[in-house]
Amino acid sequence: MTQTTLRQHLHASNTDRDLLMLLEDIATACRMIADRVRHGAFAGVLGAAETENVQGETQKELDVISDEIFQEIVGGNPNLAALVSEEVDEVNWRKQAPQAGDFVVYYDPLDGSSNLDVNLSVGTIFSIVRLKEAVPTEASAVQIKGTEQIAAGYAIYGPSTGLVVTVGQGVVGFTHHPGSGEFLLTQPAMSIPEQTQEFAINASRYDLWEAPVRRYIDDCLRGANGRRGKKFNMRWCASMVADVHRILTRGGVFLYPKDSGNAGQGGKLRLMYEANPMGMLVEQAGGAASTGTGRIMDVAPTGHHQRVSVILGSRDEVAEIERYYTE
Ligand code: P6P
Repeated sequence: MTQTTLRQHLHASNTDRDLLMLLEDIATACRMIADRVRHGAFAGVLGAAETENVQGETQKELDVISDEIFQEIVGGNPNLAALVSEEVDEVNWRKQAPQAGDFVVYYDPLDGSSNLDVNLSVGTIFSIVRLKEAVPTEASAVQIKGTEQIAAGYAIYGPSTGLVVTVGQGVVGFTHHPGSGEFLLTQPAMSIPEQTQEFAINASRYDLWEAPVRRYIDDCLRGANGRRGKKFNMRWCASMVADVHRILTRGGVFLYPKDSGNAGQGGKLRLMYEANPMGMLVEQAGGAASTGTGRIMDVAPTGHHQRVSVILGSRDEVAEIERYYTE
């Protein structure tokens, strides 16, 4: 059986050469992050870094290390105008005079890092846009809508290290092969079933949810005797990468809606480097990604760390949830 590497697949898909090189740099950074994550316990880096990120969250040592790796490896790409990191307040401009054709990469270097101490899956999420014109090195220049993404993906550091990517031609999954060090093609066409009986939500926030979300979950929990007429299962990994990977693999719906606990911030998850890339992946796999009242990728950014409600996954189930918002 022939094995296909990331480079061979992207080349066979006629991926733009500069984008192919950038995706290879991102894959290299993810392999290095995977290595640090897997050896974290022996390197004394599992504890907190005693620093806070721009979100006000205590950083894990590995959050900081992962961001540094990404900056060092991807930051060296010759066609990169800027890096926007969950861990860093300011935009990291790599060029003093960004030109049309240069890339901007938005990323969460280690998503779900609260799972590290308990050895559960974490990941790296990335989103890529290509500048259509020269821009000033000002933060407003990277407030680019999700519909402008040309590629998105994530690495998942679980029982195996996976890389899931879209360049706008569907969603493809690779698995890291320790012997060769390569990401080899293992899921050529990831597709989300239109219907599901499985939802993912942090149910401890029940009392904070808006009425449409509470009514939707109540109906799911009523099962076959309720309005939905079928039984639902629940999963919650506290790692968006893990929950989305499950949904891309077998279907489901993921909800992190704005609630009375996070309404002041606009929600919990970040638009530019969580919701938008996952939204592109889910749509490319036949699913839907909504704020509850509109398409995530249509949200016009007002800041590169802004937050947004996230409801994504099986297309028919997302549409059902949107109906709860309109009722
Ligand atoms: P909670 C991880 O911190 C994250 O950003 C996502 O990966 C995950 O889905 C969510 O937050 C978990 O949030 O409220 O369950 O801790």
